Amino acid sequence: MTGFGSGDAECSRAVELLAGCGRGVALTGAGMSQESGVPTFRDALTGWWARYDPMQLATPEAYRTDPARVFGWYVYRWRMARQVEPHAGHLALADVARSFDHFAVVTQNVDGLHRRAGSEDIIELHGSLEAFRCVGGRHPFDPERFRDLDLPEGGGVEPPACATCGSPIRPGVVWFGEQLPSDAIGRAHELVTTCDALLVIGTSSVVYPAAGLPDLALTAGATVIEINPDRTPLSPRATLHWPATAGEALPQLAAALAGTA
Ligand code: BV8
Repeated sequence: MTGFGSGDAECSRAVELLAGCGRGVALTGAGMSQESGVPTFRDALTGWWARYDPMQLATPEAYRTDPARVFGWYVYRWRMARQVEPHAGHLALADVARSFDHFAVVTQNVDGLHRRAGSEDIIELHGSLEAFRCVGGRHPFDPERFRDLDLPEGGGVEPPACATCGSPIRPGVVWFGEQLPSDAIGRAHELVTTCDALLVIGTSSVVYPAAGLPDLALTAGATVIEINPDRTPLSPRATLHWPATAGEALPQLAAALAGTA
């Protein structure tokens, strides 16, 4: 263990709370990817939305109004996600999972970093930057042609036409005002209402229906441990709030659970 104030007390408490827990779930948000260099949404100055109004970019209306600007933002983010690496926190979460009989990652993130870090059972509530598709028939589109495009942040890219049906291509993410995939939110509900412990990592807990999942877990009697350097609307209700980043807390937790701390 390292010096006082480095989360030792929270880590010990988390290990106590997780003792005997067989079914675990992690609910992750943009803060989980922050230490990989992916901007979060709300962090002032660095968050995406400090520079853009989310309602100008992450909605069907925005795509209808200015398809090139919206499509360009997602191509930019797709490229960024490919250029960054999972950090120690992503890798440690895959290790934490091995301390449970069953463990699933329910993520709001669209960057694919959990899968690249070795997590196996992953539910992408809000889709994926890899899953471009057409508007008309949801025919898949491979964005590879954009890999080397010189694209400044905020640069516009006209959405191509689907090779199958001719309708415009859009990102395969869930925008505000769009329903989440029913299988994803249905499985997330099932997981959080039957788990023994839910780790809520790197989310501001303000976007629904994802933000409602921890309360479902609490109502069902699960232990809820929130890992976030800041407090959120969930913090007062969480069993434990661990004020640390994902890259600080998760390696510490993984080592403690493996008995190697
Ligand atoms: C729905 C994919 C039914 C796209 C995203 C009015 C009209 C329409 C809808 C609504 C409305 N009013 C309310 C709603 C519902 C709306 C909603 O919740 N709005 C909020 C703003 C109030 N939800 C929806 O629209 C959802 N659909 O409800 O359908 C419906 C249909 C029509 C009408 C009504 C209802 C769809 C929501 C999904 C939207 N898509 N992403 C894309 O990525 O571009 S949301 C996107 O924002 C993320 O996926 C994520 O979910 C959210 C951002 O939240 P976080 O991930 O938590 O990130 P954030 O930056 O906020 O926080 C980071 C946290 O990490 C912070 O706490 C920070 O302290 C911490 N942190 C920072 N660094 C670290 C760290 N933690 C750990 N380690 C670190 N290093």
